[in-house]
Amino acid sequence: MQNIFIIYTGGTIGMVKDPDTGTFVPFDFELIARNLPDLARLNYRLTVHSFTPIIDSSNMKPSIWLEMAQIIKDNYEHYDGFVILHGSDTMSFSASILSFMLEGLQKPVILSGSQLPIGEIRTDARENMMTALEIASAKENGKAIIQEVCILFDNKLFRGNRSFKYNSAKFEAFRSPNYPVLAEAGIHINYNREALLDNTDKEFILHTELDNRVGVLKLFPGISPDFIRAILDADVRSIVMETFGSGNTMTDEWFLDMLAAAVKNGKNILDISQCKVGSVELGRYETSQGLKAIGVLNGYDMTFEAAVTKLMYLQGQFDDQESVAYWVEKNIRGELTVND
Ligand code: ASN
Repeated sequence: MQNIFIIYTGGTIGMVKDPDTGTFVPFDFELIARNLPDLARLNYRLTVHSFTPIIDSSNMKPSIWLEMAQIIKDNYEHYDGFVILHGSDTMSFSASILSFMLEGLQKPVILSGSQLPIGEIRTDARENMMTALEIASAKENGKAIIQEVCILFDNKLFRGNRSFKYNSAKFEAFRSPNYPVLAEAGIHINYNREALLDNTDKEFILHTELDNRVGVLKLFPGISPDFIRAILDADVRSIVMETFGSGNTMTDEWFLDMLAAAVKNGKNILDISQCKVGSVELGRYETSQGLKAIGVLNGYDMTFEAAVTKLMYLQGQFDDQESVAYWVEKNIRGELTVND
């Protein structure tokens, strides 16, 4: 019999409508268990840890990530897999940071939730949760098939740090256009073996140091120098710069000078694209050529969620600018594809 650990953090899956205000509010795990009598029929031993309070995932924060990661570490030896029930709004951030915190993971950590609460007739919660449990328990030759942090939603399994929430209205809430889907659930669950991480020979290590001094600069035509300066002067160690197309920016001297000064003053600037598909290619156009020369870092095809959380993780690991700069451009948990 498989032992599966369920961590319930909240999200729409377990929400009910407040009769006074008509808004959705998180409710306890009992609601899920009551609406899912099939849980008792499963051939797994389930252990449930419910967070207090349970939250809408828009209230997610690093202290809760630490708690989740610690629970996984504390129960790692005794369970075959972990399912984290989580709101979809920030699920990709949590999946990304957990992928960095849980190095050398050899067991599945599957985040899932739903777009409609479990008590609604047309809910997607039942299927999502049942499929997440099945994937969390799937083994072959005594080894877990999934050895990484994933998101299961609408019959698709995504690498967590490659995914993002792209639709707030459809059951198909997530996508990972820069990396293949890891598995698809139909009559059978078909795993995309070549796309999976194999951590069999690695050591499992929990990293608990996070430094959230990360900022974001999203470019747009007409952005004012004052605004850019305010961001670059903020008390952060790194800035994720969301650029155009394949990593392009304005070439105005004042702009490049500001970036160069920030890098010289100890800040890392990471170039990721506003496009959801494709990769940053510094030097492909004249409009990105100067960036490399002043020390702007290449974010390749990382999602925004992976970029922000990777920097928090790396800044927790290293006090110096150079080490963070070095590792952020490397593929450490399958989060980016280096194309040069
Ligand atoms: N607001 C909800 C949450 O992220 C959305 C959901 O779970 N579908 O907690």
